[in-house]
Amino acid sequence: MRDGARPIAPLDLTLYYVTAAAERTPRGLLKTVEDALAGGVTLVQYRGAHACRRIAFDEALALRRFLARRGIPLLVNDHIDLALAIEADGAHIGQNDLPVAVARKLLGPRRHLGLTINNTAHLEQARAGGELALVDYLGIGPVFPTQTKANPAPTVGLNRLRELVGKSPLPVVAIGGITDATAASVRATGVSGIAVVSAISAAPDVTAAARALRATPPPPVTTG
Ligand code: TZP
Repeated sequence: MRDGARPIAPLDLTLYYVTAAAERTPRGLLKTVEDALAGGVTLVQYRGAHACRRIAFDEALALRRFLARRGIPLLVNDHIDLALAIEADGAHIGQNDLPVAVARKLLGPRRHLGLTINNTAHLEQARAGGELALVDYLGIGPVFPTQTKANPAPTVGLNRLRELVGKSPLPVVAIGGITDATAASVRATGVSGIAVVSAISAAPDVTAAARALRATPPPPVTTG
């Protein structure tokens, strides 16, 4: 554990809902999150980089209060200042964000920090640079093509995801194009959890969608 300090609350990566922009969340942010929790979402990330800073603050704070009452952790995407401003449980950063060591320094030892990697080179760089000791989990993706992220990295696919999970000393959450139809095959790679945006944000029945994503067990191993 970092510096002998205890994190705020442990993270359960099983079903990680990453919020979408308002125009991609037809039922509204809090209603969508409420329905998603009813379906078994275990962790939420506020991803509001599109919004003006004040809107992002107001939205994220409302979400923070809503989730705190329900005991569900909230992480903030990219923006460490926003994570600190709303007293979130932590942040999630990618390859183009602040360096991990800087993000960790700003966040302090107690808050959670997740890092997205897209390939083996990123994993080995993070290992060599001591960054893996500073983060709590790795996000890997996009596993499949996604419409949600502008200019996504090349897709990872299930085979490389399995390889990366095998090499990672940290829990892995997979993201990118995951639906209830593919969730079981993703979970079968050994990830600790799956993260989705549109499979929940755009679902006609958010609770049913979350329940289906949550329930997907790995497919049975067939022999002979
Ligand atoms: N990082 C990699 S893919 C992605 C992010 C934030 C977007 C995932 O969205 P969706 O709708 O679940 O494909």
